[in-house]
Amino acid sequence: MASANVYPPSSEFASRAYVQGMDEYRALYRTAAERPEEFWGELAEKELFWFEKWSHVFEWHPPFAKWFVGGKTNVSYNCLDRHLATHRKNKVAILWEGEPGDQRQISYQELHRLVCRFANVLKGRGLKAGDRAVIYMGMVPELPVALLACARLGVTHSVVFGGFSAEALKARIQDLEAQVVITGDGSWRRGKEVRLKDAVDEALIECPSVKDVIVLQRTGSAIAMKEGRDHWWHDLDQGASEVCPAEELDSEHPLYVLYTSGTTGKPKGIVHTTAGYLLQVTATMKWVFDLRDEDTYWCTADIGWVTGHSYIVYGPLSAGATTMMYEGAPDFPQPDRFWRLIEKYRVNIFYTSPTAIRSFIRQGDQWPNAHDLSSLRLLGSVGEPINPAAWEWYYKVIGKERCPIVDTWWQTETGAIMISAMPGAVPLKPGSGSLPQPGILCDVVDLMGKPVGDNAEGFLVIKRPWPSIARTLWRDPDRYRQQYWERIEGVYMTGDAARRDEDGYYWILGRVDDVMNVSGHRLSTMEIESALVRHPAVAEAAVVGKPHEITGQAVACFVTLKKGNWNHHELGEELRKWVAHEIGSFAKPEQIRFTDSLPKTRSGKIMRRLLREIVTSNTVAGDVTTLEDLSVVTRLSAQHDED
Ligand code: 7RM
Repeated sequence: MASANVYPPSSEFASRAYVQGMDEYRALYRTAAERPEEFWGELAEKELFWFEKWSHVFEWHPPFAKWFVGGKTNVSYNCLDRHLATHRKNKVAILWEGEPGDQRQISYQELHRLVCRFANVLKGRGLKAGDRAVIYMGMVPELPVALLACARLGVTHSVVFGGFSAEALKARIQDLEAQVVITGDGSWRRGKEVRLKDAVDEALIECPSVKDVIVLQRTGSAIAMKEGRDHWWHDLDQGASEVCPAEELDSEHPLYVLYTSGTTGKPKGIVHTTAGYLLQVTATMKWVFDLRDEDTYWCTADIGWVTGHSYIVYGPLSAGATTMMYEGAPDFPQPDRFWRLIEKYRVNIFYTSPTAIRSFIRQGDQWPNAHDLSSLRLLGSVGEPINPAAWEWYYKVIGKERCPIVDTWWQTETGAIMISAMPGAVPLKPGSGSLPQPGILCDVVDLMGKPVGDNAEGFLVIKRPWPSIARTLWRDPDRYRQQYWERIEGVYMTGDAARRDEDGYYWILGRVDDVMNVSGHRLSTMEIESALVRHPAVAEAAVVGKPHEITGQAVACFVTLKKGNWNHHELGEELRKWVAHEIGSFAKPEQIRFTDSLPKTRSGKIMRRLLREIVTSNTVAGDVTTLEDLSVVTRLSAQHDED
């Protein structure tokens, strides 16, 4: 794992950086650790606009944290209004390109106008602070407009990634009891239309809470519009007022709920609030991305995931950046679309995932080499561990050995980046996330919470709450406590294994729970297992992650069937499609293996470790096969795998 190469910041980069050199990094880190109230309090005054100042910086009733208690602010105001009195008024806020090649450049002033109008549209539907809106859209500028309009009113939003199926969408709308769904007719992906409105219609059959659906016209294809419930965005927007003052919201007002996979079949509704979240995403734009006013910044994530919330919308706009958005697939119409976009818009900061990087490696250097990438000055990686070989390729072929790479470790629950180099300060080691950000007190411990020491593997934990930490799980504070704070007494348990080396650098080794990471998307084994057993042919299912060259992991399923005469080949195909229908196409299993029995412990728990070994070492070959001998393996391993 450890790599021999270490890359210190160049003096050219360091001399213009926001944080210059290790001494500055250490001073920031030390102040935040030793005097957190002073550190975060000063930062909050400097970085955010407040309608009313807080009475104290934080309050912790373990495991529940509050930040900037008593303060009043508004995320939309911070992302828009406060820039209008500055040189940023006519600066491009959102630089957008659609997959077909259409383009839009929206200034801060124009974005403010769009957001105020749409906020008035939402008001017109009776929405107010505390209500919930589910947003199911493609990557078009109206998606951030919808987020910011909700934030302006205090309507708690929940974005559901456009790749999720109607079933998954339904479960989220029901859990939130959302009053409104904001969607589009469709979205472009690889030249095909993703039919969003069809999925909404299917989901809403069983969602009585939803009174209104607002539909953006994007693809212009034929869709059904239900009288009284469905409204075109452009109709409601007609004549909407451009005046909409931002609500003065409490620091702890819930900004959004984002569902993420946990270790059960039911996704967790991660709740993020207002002031602390915004402060930390704003600060990390500077510490980690070293953002300058003249930069064109591009994060390639989808806004349906936390990376898009924090580092396409809220962090960049609060920091006054030009944030770029691209609607479609990286390989459409050709594998050089990303490099074309970087060249065309002279992108300076580029943030993507290891899965994307590995697929670029496979397509060949001729694609990036055909483009002028000299505008780039900083590269970023997120979502999964980046293997040193992919890191070196990214560094050489994309960054031309000039651009530092920030490998950013964080989670939906953490809201903002927790571990990453500050690029003008910290020497880089390929494959390591390097050092924690200010205020983040990490450690690697055993199950008793005892530090394991340098270079030993253990559980990655964070010992003190930070401003952007998830406050709770939607309507399930007990699960929040159990999941994150009770497994190891008194600390936040990340669910990742890690190692810290003698220089204090963190090396993330992957999940220790039943969460898989496919293309940087979080999936739970239980979620897929529950989907499989809903199929009439399936008796039992066990799902594990199988190492995959490009996507990091792929979904492998072991299935036992109910009595019947099944054609394994056809049923395997059908079950793969079934999972895509139940969850979304990104969750589609690579393999379905049929077996007579699943290996279990004497207390009946599926031995996923054993199944992981089988799919990893490939002792059982073939994609669709019968594993009669699995029961033998079970008996052999049961002795030393009991719970
Ligand atoms: C931002 C995001 C979180 C999980 C996390 C890790 C893995 C994320 C890195 C990483 C190694 C990284 N949120 N992970 N970033 N592993 N190096 N730089 O991805 O909630 O969807 O996933 O992703 O396992 O626990 S997430």
